Amino acid sequence: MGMDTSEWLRSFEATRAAADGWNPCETETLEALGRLRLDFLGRGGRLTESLKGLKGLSLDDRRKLGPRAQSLKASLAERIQRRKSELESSLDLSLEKDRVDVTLPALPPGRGRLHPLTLMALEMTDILRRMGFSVADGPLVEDDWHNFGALNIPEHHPARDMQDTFYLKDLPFLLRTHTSPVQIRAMERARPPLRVICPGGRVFRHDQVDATHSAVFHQVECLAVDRGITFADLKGTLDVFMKSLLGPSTKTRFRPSYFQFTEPSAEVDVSCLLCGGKGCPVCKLSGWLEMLGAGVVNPAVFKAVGLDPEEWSGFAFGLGVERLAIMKYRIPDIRLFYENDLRFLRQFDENIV
Ligand code: 2NL
Repeated sequence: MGMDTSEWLRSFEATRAAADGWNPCETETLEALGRLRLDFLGRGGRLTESLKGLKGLSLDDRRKLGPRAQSLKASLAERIQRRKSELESSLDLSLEKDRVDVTLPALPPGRGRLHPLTLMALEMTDILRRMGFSVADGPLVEDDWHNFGALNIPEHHPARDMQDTFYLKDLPFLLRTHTSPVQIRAMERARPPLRVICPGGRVFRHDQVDATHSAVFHQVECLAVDRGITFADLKGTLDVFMKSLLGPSTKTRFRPSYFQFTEPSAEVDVSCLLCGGKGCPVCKLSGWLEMLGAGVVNPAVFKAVGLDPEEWSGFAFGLGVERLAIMKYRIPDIRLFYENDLRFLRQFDENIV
């Protein structure tokens, strides 16, 4: 072993400087600490090699320098061990902090519920089904004939205006402005007698959106065609319908009105849901709320679908689902229906808590 004392001392002092220069706080993982331990104390490590090198020195030098090397080894080993305990205990702490109690009962899954407009439409559909109407559906994209022409709405009627109706670009189609084309298609499909309801389909109007108007809303529409149907059948049907929907004390009132597709036509009011007819701010002291439009099917509509108006007669009515829900639940702004704010939606479906 040909190392002389001064050479050994130079290498040992460098190792000691490195060991003393180690700041345990800067070693932040157990893996880094393990590497550091190997670097000094492992096989071939710097301090291990110094201790081995002692063997080549004189007995005097060994007696003098051996204890210095041993004490550096002992103090370094101790510092490494202390840091190791520290790192292990902080690991314990973080394991403790992040502990998951797998025996806790699970949170109940959030349950969906029906939208107030869906509830309203289902309620109306249910009543009319029990009165003998069957459900019909049709396309949202319609042609001019089914949305306007067959309903006796003339070519230059303002309802057909670009201001009021969404037309498809470069195509002879539009977004239906009411659910009446569903009833037209039902008459084209099946021979009378006929009782159909279009249960709350979407309709589209080129309207400015505000608290009471939306460009997309929902309509329920009803049509009965048979021999000998009169205005009295319409009155009786609507009276029963409204009493079932709004309560047995509900009264109905028919005011003369005008639609192209019915003659005679009426607007139907119901006694105020809030005050029952005495007069209050909701009904603006009149005791009545305007609820729907109705009438006896215009003979021109029967002709348009190839039915003989001498043989067949019928009644129809239509109402906005939003309008009914707004009045029933006293909702201040139609836009609440479309924003899907859970604080709003959670208030309706009573079957789900
Ligand atoms: C309203 C008015 C109404 C109709 C819809 C109808 C359908 C056919 C023939 C005749 Cl196929 N009429 N539907 C009749 C009167 C009124 O709706 O204000 N709805 C919101």
